[in-house]
Amino acid sequence: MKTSNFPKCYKKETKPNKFCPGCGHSLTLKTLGQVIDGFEISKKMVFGIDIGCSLLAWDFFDIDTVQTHHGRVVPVIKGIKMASPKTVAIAYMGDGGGYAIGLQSLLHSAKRNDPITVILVNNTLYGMTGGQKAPTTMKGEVTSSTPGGVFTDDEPFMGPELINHITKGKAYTARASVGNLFDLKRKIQEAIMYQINGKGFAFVEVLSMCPLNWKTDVKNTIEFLDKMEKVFPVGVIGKS
Ligand SMILES: Cc1ncc(C[n+]2csc(CCOP(=O)(O)OP(=O)(O)O)c2C)c(N)n1
Ligand code: SF4
Repeated sequence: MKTSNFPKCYKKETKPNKFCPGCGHSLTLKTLGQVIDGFEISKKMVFGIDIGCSLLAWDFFDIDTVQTHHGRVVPVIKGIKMASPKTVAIAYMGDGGGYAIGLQSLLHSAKRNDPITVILVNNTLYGMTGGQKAPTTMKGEVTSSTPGGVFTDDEPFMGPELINHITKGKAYTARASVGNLFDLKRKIQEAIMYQINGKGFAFVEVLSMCPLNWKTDVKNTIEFLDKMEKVFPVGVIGKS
């Protein structure tokens, strides 16, 4: 497939897009690719991808890429940064990877103020494995493992807010949405600049769509994303 209209850092020839139609990963990755082009860092960076649908990005970019066990992309990308401090090190993962199995790694990296950039895609469930409940699942939301909806006191996990709290505002923490790609681009730019300027840990949560597991058509997908934006406020939560 010819990719001439895509970011320059995309592979020139690639296999067909592996994401489901309407998936927010594609929009997030295209936006990230535009930022990488703008900063001209494709030859100076390493891209780390987790397990989950983020791994479908393994042959998107003409960039050195490493794929890790579920939830372990943050320590792997931190290790690469330690071994090669001039490398721009970017970790990309889902909310299940970051806020469930990999939470410990994520929080300790933030607490240490590791100079890496983490982009986490929040689609409120475990996409790749069939739409099970994740830490971000909203109250009342039906998932494949909560068919009656979540009606307990289990509040959806607020990742950037927690990271901002434990880093005492030192880290760059923000939430954006694929519903506003200009804003998403600006926040990814700021997060990567944080690393380039040696300021430390930077984290962007991206509110994203999973129509396959939400079982939504186009209209309902947009409505679901609107609802997410009410539960998870978009904005810069902390920076120094
Ligand atoms: C150690 C380990 N536990 C469980 C799994 C099974 N597994 C693969 S993908 C996945 C869920 C991914 O969900 P998320 O991280 O939210 O990413 P998404 O697919 O939604 O983008 C799970 C549980 C695994 N691969 N490795
Ligand atoms: S399962 Fe969901 S997150 Fe995974 S590619 Fe399909 S729409 Fe995207």
